Amino acid sequence: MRTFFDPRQHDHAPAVELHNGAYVPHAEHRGRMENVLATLQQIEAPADAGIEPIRRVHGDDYLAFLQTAHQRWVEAGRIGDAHGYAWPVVGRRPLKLNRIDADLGQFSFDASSPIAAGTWSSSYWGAQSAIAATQAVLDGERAAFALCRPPGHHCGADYLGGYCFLNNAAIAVEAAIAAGKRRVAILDVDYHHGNGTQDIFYERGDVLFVSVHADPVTDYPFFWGHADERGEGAGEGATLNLPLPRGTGLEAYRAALDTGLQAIGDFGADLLCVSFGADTFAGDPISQFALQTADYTPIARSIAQLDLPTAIVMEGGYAVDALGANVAAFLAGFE
Ligand code: SP5
Ligand code: ZN
Repeated sequence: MRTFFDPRQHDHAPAVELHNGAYVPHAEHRGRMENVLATLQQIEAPADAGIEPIRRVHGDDYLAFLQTAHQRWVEAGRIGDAHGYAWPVVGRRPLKLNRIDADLGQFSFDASSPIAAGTWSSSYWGAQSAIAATQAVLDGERAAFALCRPPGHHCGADYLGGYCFLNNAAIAVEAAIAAGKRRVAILDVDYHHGNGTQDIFYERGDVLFVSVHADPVTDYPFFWGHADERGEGAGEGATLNLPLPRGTGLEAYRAALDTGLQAIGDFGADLLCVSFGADTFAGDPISQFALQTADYTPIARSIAQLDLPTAIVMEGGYAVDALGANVAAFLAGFE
């Protein structure tokens, strides 16, 4: 399968993240990609499609913030990487605050997604990988893979979080729509609910968002991904959340997946974007499902049976030593 990755995606290198009250090594690190790159063959660098495809999803104020936040943090005399600590819970009035701490709160929803010197570069090139994989599919590939890092599905149009800064899946979907696709489905199979992707398309009837994930009653991101979130307005019924309990293994996973695949089939999509996280793996250090490496092939085969042109974007997966094998097992289901 054609696979896209740009070496500049390694630039993002926050040292630590806030976890359970202490700073611990940042789980979303470049070693993840190194393990995958060592397993896959024939990686292509993406073309540079520029900022316009990213602007179809993200606001200019947010993009300007992302590009300058770390520099502003340094100029404010801070040490370490930039993350927020105060948030406008009640509502986010469009205040133009010129203080880095306030802007970090304005444009994020958690404190565990630091912005480092290379964050913009990596996010930009990760998005370009997603665009390139989508273009490959639009050009006739049955499926293509974007090895996105950082991941994307937690960030919204104007906020970061969950290790995510640019929403690669949403950027891929909008690129497909700009190229003439009319109905696009997103299947999010990361362990965590893709709250940012859901938010971006929540009121859209032309984009179906289906997510199989750990029940947010017990797991991050807590506030989104509950089964009663079904979309609004023109998007009512075009969001389908299938939360599963901790400990879920292949059999129960596939039952939920089949429900999601049925919905995608009924929707009549002309392109599919898969947000693939390998943090559903039994050995994942921050997640609690029980899938084995070999399980990813039949899961992907079921998805492939939709027989839709499919752009796959990488999301999470933190069991680094097994990540390449898990990704390869998933991609094998499309061969
Ligand atoms: C894309 C994705 O999978 N994001 C997941 C974000 C989860 N963040 C909250 C969990 C924090 C766990 N921190 C563990 C650090 C271990 N070094
Ligand atoms: Zn995840």
